[in-house]
Amino acid sequence: MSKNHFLAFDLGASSGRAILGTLANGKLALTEVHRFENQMQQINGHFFWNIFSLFSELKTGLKKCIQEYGVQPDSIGVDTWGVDFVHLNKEGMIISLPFAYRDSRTDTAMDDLFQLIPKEEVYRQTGIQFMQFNSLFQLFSMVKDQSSLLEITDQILFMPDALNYLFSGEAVTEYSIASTSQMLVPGKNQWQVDLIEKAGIPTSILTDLVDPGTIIGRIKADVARETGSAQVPVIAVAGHDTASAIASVPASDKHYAYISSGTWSLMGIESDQPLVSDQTLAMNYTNEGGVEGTTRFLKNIMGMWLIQECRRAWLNEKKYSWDEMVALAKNAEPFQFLVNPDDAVFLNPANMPDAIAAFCEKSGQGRPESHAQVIRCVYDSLALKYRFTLEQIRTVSALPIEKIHIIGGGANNRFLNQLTADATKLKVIAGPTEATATGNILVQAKAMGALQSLADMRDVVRHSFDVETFLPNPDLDWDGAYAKYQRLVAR
Ligand code: LRH
Repeated sequence: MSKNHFLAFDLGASSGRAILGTLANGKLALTEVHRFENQMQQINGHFFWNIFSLFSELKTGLKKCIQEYGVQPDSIGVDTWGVDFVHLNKEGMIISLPFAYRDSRTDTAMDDLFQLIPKEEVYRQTGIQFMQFNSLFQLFSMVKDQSSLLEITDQILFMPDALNYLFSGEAVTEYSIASTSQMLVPGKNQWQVDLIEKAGIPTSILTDLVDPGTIIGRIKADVARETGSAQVPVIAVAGHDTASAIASVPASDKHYAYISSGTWSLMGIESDQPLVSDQTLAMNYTNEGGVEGTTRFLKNIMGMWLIQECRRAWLNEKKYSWDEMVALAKNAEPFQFLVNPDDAVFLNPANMPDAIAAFCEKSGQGRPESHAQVIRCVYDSLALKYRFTLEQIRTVSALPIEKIHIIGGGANNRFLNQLTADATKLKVIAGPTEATATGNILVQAKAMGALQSLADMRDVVRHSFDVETFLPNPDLDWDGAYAKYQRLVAR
């Protein structure tokens, strides 16, 4: 029996993991070999990622895979969150810690850029949801501030590309992660040079683009020595975590929407071509690049971030488990308080529960006082936002949407899965929870010749992981709650 081993490094905004995937007879088994915390670092009033300690954790993951699990992987691959990037100088050294996307330096960057290039034109040329932290705006803010860091930058590399570079010495840019930058032609693995030049961003700092699944090099000799690893291939997987996750939706037809649920909730459909129109601009939807030329037409929704940040804010009072938070919400009155989870006030508030309470108060709902009320408010609001998003997608796509696949760590939240089914009146299929690492591993498997296509990859997912189905149970007045939600977001 032939067995293949692939090591996925999956970095999220709050934790990172090294996950070993063993593929045998069309079935994939996962083993978590290393897990570590990740957190933005606040330094001199700005937020950064510690790329050096992240790389060190990845090397620990590789070392553990070999020493503790006795497995030399056939290849490795890295995926991370979108948009952030490192700067290399002309000697190829990483200079400065990369800024984290929640940093406030881009607070006015969108409006500033639109004075130079109309918003409609930026959207037509990129098809990407406007978010102030997109790499385009991060870079433009540096141009505008005449950043000395930008002056000495020879190349930029997005986070997964930067980690691939540290492993292999090869500096390339992978399509799916580059598509989050808002600097590519919609649906194409091609820099939108005209736009980038107009924004005053030097195109010389951009590296060559490669497709997901490209073997970009091998683990360098010094890293191999340090970790005990062989000099195995380093694969540019779908470096954007969402792209990796969506590659492992266990669907056999196309009649579904997905929610990739983690710090963010990414809700949308897979499309053969980008959907870029006045309407998708007005709704502010994104068209990110995926595996095998697919497009992820979706909405970035501020998902579990609100819950994670409430938990963090309450740490001094009580260290809640996720299950305890769900239990509190279950016993709270539904729909009493609602928020628009995507309101800018929730991007990086000093205190999330206060920000939620202030939103409720300002919108005439009174103030949630108990933790239970705050948590219930977030879950109800997310479920209603999913319904809102579903209805928007249906206005621009003829694709019949008959079910919702929820994948990623958030799919463990059975309460929210049920609320989602109830609010949308659709069947919800939850799992796999390790969707991102799975997609990362399966793209490696394809690159190494063990699988042939995206359809093959999804077959493996279906044969390897259990899913749970939630049917709509419209006991509560979801239509009434939805009407209240619509009034809130129309404000
Ligand atoms: C989710 C994600 C998402 C966003 C954000 C910055 O982890 O990749 O797609 O773009 O991070």
